[in-house]
Amino acid sequence: MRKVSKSWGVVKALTIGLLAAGLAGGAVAQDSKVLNVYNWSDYIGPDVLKNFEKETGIKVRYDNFDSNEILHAKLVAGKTGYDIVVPSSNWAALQIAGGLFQKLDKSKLPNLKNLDPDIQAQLAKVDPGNDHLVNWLWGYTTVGINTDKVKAALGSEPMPDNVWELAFNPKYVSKLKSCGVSMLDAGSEILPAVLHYMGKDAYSTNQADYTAAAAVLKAVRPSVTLFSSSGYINDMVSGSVCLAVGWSGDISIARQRAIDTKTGQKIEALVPKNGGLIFFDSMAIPKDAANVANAHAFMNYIMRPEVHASLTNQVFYANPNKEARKFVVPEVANNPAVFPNSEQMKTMIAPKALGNDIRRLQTRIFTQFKTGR
Ligand code: SPD
Repeated sequence: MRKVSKSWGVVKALTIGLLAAGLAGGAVAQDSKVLNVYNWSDYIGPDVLKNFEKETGIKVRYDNFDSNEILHAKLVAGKTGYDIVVPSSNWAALQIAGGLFQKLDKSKLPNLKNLDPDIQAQLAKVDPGNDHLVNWLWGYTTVGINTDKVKAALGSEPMPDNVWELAFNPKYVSKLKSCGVSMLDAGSEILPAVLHYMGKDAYSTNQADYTAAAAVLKAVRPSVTLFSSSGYINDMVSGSVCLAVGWSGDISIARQRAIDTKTGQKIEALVPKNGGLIFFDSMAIPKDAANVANAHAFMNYIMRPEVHASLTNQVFYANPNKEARKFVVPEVANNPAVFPNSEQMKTMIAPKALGNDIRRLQTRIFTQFKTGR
């Protein structure tokens, strides 16, 4: 047996020590068999991660958030520990400008060829050259209702032509309070929605518009029974919320869950005549991600037509994959709440990035709204 000299033992110990010190000092181990993903809640089916892990041997740690505000704060603070995050494109615009993401290595993403050029063009507006973002799914902010309960609560009052009135006109929403009214729990969601209802630019940069929006919100505050960006799904399923300002797919999840669990609640995601607020939630790799090769493998896996289609089939959001359409089940593919038709698409409001000043204003007004001040 070869004898290990004392000096070799010292060198080895020093090397291990230095490596450990390097890691503790912020350097990152490269691509162990793990991938840390931070995504919106209720945005994936159970099979997708399992199949990816089985095929690649990469273990996925998967955490959830339910607002862009939460994700943004983590990214700005840095050292998130995540390899993939999924901001909406208008927030990603700020994060790209701030240098918080790394450029994609497109040679590792051959499935980019499957993506719809129209969606890529939308994303290129905030991510020139599509260098940082790959769309996960897209949808729109809208109004969801429990049809029977809303009809009963409105009584002789007919449904308004503009369904945003249900949420923001006291004449309607005060009647719906009795069956439960929920609003998304974020200023960046509710301010654009109320401005759009008021006929203003949803992403206005005009102070006066926000002052006017605050007054509209104040008038409906007594009728709002819940602020929620994820729990409202089950509240709709159980029947304790009859009107939600929420996200298209989440409302459709509630609809399907109510059918599957036979709660008897008839839930519908409405497509407003004057449009919903579109979002493109998109994957990106944080600057300091440790497992970059695994992140690319995951992105490429998601862009397989069958995988993107299975996301849509399970969470009722549209995918950006032109090759996936044939794998989307007909009742989802033909559901305009999931894939609005071309006329409806023309009415939809595209997302816009807002600077810090307006985002702060949104948060201030929203906090006043929530606390009833
Ligand atoms: N349950 C998934 C919800 C995803 C919503 N993302 C919306 C961002 C809108 N600005």
